[in-house]
Parts: sequence; structure tokens; C-alpha cells
Amino acid sequence: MAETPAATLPLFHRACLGEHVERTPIWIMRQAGRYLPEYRALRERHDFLTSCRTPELACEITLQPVRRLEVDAAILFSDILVPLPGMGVDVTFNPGPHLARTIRTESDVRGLVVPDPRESMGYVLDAVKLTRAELAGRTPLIGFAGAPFTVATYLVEGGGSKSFSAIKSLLFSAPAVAHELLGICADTAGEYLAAQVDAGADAAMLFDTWAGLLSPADFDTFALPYVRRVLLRVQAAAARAGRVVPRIYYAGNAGGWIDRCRDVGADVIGLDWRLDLDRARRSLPGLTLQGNLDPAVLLGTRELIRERASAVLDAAGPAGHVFNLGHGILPESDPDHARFLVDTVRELSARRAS
Ligand code: 1CP
Repeated sequence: MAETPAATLPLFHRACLGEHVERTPIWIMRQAGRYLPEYRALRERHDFLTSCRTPELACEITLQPVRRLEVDAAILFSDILVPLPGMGVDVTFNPGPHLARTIRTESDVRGLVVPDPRESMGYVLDAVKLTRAELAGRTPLIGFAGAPFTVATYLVEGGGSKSFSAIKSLLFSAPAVAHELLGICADTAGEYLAAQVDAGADAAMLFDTWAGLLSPADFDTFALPYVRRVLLRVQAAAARAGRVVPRIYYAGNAGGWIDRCRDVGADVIGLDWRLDLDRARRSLPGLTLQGNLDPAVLLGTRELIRERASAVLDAAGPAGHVFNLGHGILPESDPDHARFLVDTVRELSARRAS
């Protein structure tokens, strides 16, 4: 995949590829969001979906945390459910997602389409181009999509859920329908992420927030093959473009099947705080790890943030680590604490590397 000489790649890319780097790169999941006063100010004038669908607004929101925190990667402001209307299911946000209908039967699944991202998500591709131009090579831009199992969970449940009984019921009572749905979600995510790479995304991330609901055997059946399908398309798009585009798989609550992440086709595995990085490392030799500070640590004192950030760096070891929270930053977080975390990780990791 590498045509760009490694030495000219950004720090973020070199860490994703497992190189020994001068300091550990850091970005923060949901770094553009409600904890930022400048985000809340913008959202007073524009609703969430309008912000996602207007390239100038999505670009501005993407850049807000880059300016304030000076993180080592930007992530496009959007949502994993943005492709749903193109698939045939309308969605609203308040602030969590609500779907216009649920997908639970064979005829529901037959009614879905794999959208052409250029037709139904052209605004996202325009936002990628615009944001990348604004970043001017200073900070790499991560494009993303929802992993097939996680998106299928929303389609079946109709929104967020506490029990996840509808998705589990579909998997176990109508597995053929579930596989058909997962295939449509995989093709949608694959086309969509590949189109983001074509539009210039410097890295591609797949969020599997709900895969932790699955037993190891069910992960092998209902998640892994579909994640592979998506990431193979991303790899092909990057190869066609002759660019190094790290593939990141965020594996929510992955303790039960962490070893399987070796086979998903990613360069980087994102993890939450339920698993220590040194233990994950033993299961995933050769892969870079991303994470995994508990987001609630940012609600503590600066002393605590420093202590816990240091522990994450120790557990990650000397190479193959991108610092992040284990899940999205909480809306009640103090932006100054987020900036303090970035500065602290920079200082502590540079000291360890020298
Ligand atoms: O009012 C608002 O501002 C809406 C809140 C919000 C925001 C800021 C939602 C609704 N989505 C987002 C942005 C978002 N979502 C990003 C932006 C980029 C960044 O990280 O800065 C990303 C990557 C996502 C991805 C996403 N959306 C995931 C995967 C990661 C994760 O957090 O687990 C999931 C599961 C969603 C669904 C979703 N969308 C919104 C909410 C509140 C949720 C999750 C909760 C639920 O299921 O109810």
C-alpha cells in the first residue's frame, strides 16, 4: 500500500503503521461536540443534520477542536447514521437517533438499497474535500462509517436501545435475514468509506460500538466477515489512489473476542477502557492500538488526568499506539481539561521516546 516514503508521512500515520515515533499522537473521539462552547454556539443556529449536510458547517465544526486542542488528527463531523436515508430509512436526532421505521423482516430488508455515495452522500464527500483543503496537509483527516453490525443494530432497534432484544432476536430467529441485512450494511459502508478515501480522507475508521453485545462465536459469524468486506474495499481504494490510508477498527467492549480483531483487516484497533492495552497487545501482536482512557477521567482533577494518561502510555508500550479516549468525550467535560490531556500526552510520551 505504501508509495509515499514513510519518512514523509505525518506522525499519526507513522504511529498507525507501528513505527517508533518521537511522541505518541493523540486525538479525541467526538472531539467536535457539545463540550465545546463554539460547537454549542453554532448548533444554536443550525440543527445537527443541517450541520452534517452543509459542507461549510461540517468543515468548520471539524476544525474547531483542531484549533483549540491542536490534536494530531481531525475527524470529519458527521454521524454513522448519515447513510440511512440513502438506504431508505429516514432518521432524526434529538440528540440521540430516531429512525422513521424499523427493519425486522425479510420484506423490510428487501426494501433497502445500497446507495451510491456520490448521489446520496455527496455533501459528505464535498465536506471531506473542503476540510482537507483547509487543513492543508498540517493535520490528517479521518473519514469514518459505522460497522455493519452496529448500523444493523440501529436499523433493527429503530434507535438507541437498552436491551438490544430486537437485534438479538433477528440474529437467532432469522439468521438468513440478518445476514442479508449485514451484507447491505457492509456494501453501503464499503462504498461510502471508499468514496471518502477517493475524496481525500487520510485515514478510514469503522465504528463497531455495539459488537461487544456478541459472544466470540457470534462475532465470528455476524461481525467479522462484514468488517473485513468493508476494510478490503477501503484497502483497494487506497491502493488505487497510491496513498497510505490507515484503517482503524473501533471495537467496543471487545474483551471477549479481542484476539479475533487480528483478522478484521485493520492496521489499528481502537479499544475502550475495559481492557488494559498491555493485555490487548498480547492478543494483537503487530497491530497498533488506539485508546483507551476512560472519558470520565476528564471530569477529575489535572493530577488524576496526568496519572491516568501516564498509566495508559505505560500499558501501551514504546510503539504502535495512538492515544485517545476509550469512547466519546462526555458533553460535561471542561475543554481546558481536554487541552491539558493533549499537552500532557505530548510531554510524557516525548520524554519516554527520548
Ligand atoms: O445534538 C448534537 O450535537 C447531536 C449529538 C451527536 C454528535 C455530536 C450525535 C448524535 N452524533 C454526533 C457526532 C458523531 N457521531 C461523530 C463526529 C465526529 C467526532 O468524533 O468528533 C462521530 C464519529 C459519531 C459516531 C457515532 N454516532 C457512533 C460511533 C461512536 C460512538 O460514539 O460509539 C454512534 C454509536 C453514533 C450514534 C449516535 N449519534 C448521535 C448520538 C447521541 C449517538 C449515540 C447514542 C445512541 O445510540 O443513542
